[in-house]
Amino acid sequence: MPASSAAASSAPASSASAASPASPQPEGVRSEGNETIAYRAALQVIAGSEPSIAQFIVEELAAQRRQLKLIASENYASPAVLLAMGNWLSDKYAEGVPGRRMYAGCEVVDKVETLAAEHARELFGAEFAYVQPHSGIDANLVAYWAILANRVEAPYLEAASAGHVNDLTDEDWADLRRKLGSQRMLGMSLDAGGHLTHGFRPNISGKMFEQSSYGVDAASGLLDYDEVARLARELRPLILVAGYSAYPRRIDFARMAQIAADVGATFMVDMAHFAGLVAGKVLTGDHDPVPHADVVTTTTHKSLRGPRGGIVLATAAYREQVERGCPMVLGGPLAHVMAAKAVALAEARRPAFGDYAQAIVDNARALADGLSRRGARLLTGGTDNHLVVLDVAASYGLTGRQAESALLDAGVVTNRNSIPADPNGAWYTSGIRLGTPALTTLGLRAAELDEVADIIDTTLRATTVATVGTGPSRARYELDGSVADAGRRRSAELLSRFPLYPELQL
Ligand code: DSN
Repeated sequence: MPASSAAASSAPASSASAASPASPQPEGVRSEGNETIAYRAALQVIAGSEPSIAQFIVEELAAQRRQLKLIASENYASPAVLLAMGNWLSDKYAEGVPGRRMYAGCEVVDKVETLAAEHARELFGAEFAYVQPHSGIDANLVAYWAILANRVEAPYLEAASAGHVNDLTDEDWADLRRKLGSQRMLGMSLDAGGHLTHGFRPNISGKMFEQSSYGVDAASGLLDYDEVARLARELRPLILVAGYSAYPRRIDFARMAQIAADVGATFMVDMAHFAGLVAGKVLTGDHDPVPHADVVTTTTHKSLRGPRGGIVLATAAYREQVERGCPMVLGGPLAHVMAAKAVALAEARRPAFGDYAQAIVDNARALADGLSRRGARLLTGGTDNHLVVLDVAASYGLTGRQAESALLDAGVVTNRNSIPADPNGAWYTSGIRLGTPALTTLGLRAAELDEVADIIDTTLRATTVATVGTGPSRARYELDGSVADAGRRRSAELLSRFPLYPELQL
């Protein structure tokens, strides 16, 4: 596991349930260097079939060890999580749910899925957890179709005295399909920090729903709940979606739930970005979506620090429809990834994960303060979650694309992001999104985040817009090589003090 983990917060190596103390490892099973032994052996086996892939795996570790990772949606999972994915659980088909599968021989997969779901339910205090989604998009699709099945299909079948869609006449089936395809959804707009899967045209959610968006207040950059309520009353959506991928503040989910209830909407929250803060009990009360929403979706690989994948949490009222996620919209569950989810969720149930989650937020605030003190403009003026959105157009006269590239030259990996009413559009953008889950896993704390703020600010101040033809480019930039070199040296110095997977010597 990452050094920090060992030092401060970290992801324990054992996968034992948090409900009971971790059982001691059998003699000789766990010793220093186990991770190195495991990966060296695995790489040799892989190289026996395709040496290039073994090489690429090693290269990726080296690349990740060279960069300060500030991508808000990424993290470093523990070796226990990663190793749980590399095995024969992958070979099993298990469509259906535990105890009710479409294939024989799923007894072990049933145990894996049941344990992962139990950890998820206990960790988040949810009535029901579905751990099969392969990604965040999949989790949201399962949620949308479960809500449509619950709110549109089930009443239709009941009115038609039909027990199953196959019992409907062709005419009624066509009518039901039209109804399923003409429902309204209200979610946060993409440029305000929402997500593509919350009803935007390039994503299937935008094609399924008649979608409308709420944004943020133009002056403060904050969610305007009165405006959300006004839009909900005007549009009367079937689903109100809350959640974000680039909004640096907490959401009052109690208030959003009331807005949904007032118009008869199902309240769905996509907590993919901040699930780790919910798990670590940093977001509680009105800021915890689980007690307030009908359906909550998440990914498992962001602040939650697990394998790539998704989860749907739901109230008992939606359980039956959520459980039909596979084969309704999902292919066969990835049993090896469900196993890794169980390991990560067990890690997240330990008290140390709460310290980690709090450190993520403290670090984001230190980063925001460091940037603000140096004169940068941040959306909403700061942060109270895990991310910061830096307006690089207002702060440095750059596009997000130029800033992202210049920072990479300095050893800092970020991603460009739209800001509300972005004059540079969604490709070039005017913002950079910075998140602290990964650096917090490495063990960096406030003093180091201030150093990171200085590397970012120094690099971007030295970056200028290149001219192409007669006008300014939105992609090309100029950055003196000595400034980039200095940034890379400073980034490397931090990474040498807080190395990624220090226990791995490949
Ligand atoms: N790609 C993720 C992010 O970066 O926020 C969301 O899907």
